[in-house]
Amino acid sequence: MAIKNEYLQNLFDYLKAHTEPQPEFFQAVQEVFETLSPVVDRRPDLVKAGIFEQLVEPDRVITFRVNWTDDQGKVHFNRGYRVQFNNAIGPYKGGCRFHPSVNLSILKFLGFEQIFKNSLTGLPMGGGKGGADFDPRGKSDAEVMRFCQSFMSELWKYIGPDTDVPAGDIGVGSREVGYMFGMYKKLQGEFTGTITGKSLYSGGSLARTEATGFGLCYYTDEMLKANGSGFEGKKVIVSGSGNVATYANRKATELGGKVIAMSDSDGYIYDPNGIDYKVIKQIKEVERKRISEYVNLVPGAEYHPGCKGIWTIPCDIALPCATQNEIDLTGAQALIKNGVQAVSEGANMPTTLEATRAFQEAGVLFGPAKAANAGGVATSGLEMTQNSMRLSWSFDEVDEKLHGIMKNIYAATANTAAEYGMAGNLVAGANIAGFLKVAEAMKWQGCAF
Ligand code: NDP
Ligand code: 2IT
Repeated sequence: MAIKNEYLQNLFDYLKAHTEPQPEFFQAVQEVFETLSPVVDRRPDLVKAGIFEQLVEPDRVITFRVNWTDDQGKVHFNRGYRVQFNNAIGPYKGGCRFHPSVNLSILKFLGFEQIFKNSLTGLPMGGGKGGADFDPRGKSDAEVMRFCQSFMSELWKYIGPDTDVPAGDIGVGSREVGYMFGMYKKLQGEFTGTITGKSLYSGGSLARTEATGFGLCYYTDEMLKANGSGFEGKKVIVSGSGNVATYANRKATELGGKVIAMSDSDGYIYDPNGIDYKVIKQIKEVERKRISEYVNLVPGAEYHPGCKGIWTIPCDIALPCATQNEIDLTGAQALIKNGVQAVSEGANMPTTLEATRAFQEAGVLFGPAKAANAGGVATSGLEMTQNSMRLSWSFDEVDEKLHGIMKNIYAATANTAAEYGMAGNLVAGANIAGFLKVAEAMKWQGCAF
């Protein structure tokens, strides 16, 4: 697919010409623009109101220096960011990523996608994203704590329960959220639910830890069922071995699938007997070791260095849950050749534009990230609700609400795709359905000052 609409193509060209090179951000915008042509044709009022132009420019980008001291007393510096992209339907909402690869392009792509994803959840949340080029890997708990405190000593001025509500993402789990929340509370002098993914002892929600992976499988199950299939008896590959991957494994297994391969940034494991998520959780989350450890614990499993080879293993369902652009055209072609039936994105933008096209042309069911991984932020929204109401729902209550939200998102994406003449194209359905709600809000609020 290309950007078929002249107006959107011109806007995309202008954006690229007037922005320093930001390849991930441009990729995310291109994917959305490729699917919005029919909306432009039907809604000249949105063009007149300048909605598309406003949507690709963040409300503001905050960058700041983060200094911290290691255990030997040496001072280090990192760059911190918060991209507040759009708050038309609610406070800015989105995670923070700590990874050495973090830069403005990556955070703008993530913040941009978050606008549409949050809209799809049906909850009142705008889009934002933040993070730092800090690598928590190999750091002591005390070093991570000092980094998080320093990061928050700057960020706290810009966030709040009705302003901007950060959460976790790659490299930011319960430990980092805890340190950031503690510092925020100290500086603000208030106990509010300004960060989500909190511990259960500090206003966190049951099922938030599981939510992205569970939600991914709920969405994928809806997609499979609508096409006369399901997880039962299927071979599943889950890339990554962090928060999303671990609980995608658990739910895929509970729904009757067998997860035969998982990975980290060094390599992948293959276990024909099925990978127990508890072993992965122990290695990666509790011991903070490499996934290669798995073969020392489970007989009959194999470890292969390098992460891209995981897509050459024959499977029925592929759930990429590690990072952006982890399935390129070569990976997609290998999966298609081996008869993959469904690909559903747990990570954000894990599939390149060329690979996505290849899946769609081959008739592979394709669940786009903005819809398929929305369960995490949806449950963050439920955490915000519980914080505001000052009560806590049970695990089952939250899980049931999450399941309902994912079913609604599947229906919205499938129905919208059909309504706009692209039946089965859930990428288009997610982009259009997510866009329309935000665009209506922006138009209604008035945008020209
Ligand atoms: P974690 O930090 O818990 O886990 C990330 C996993 O991906 C690890 O296995 C990590 O390997 C691997 N990984 C990270 N970067 C790379 C890389 N450059 N190349 C190869 N592998 C890599 O993060 P999450 O599980 O939270 O996030 C995974 C994906 O899901 C991200 O795309 C995130 O944006 C997305 N997401 C997360 C949500 C959440 O609620 N947490 C919600 C929606 C989407 P290693 O251990 O070697 O670093
Ligand atoms: O990409 C995402 O949706 C997240 N990392 C979760 C964001 C959140 O606010 O829970």
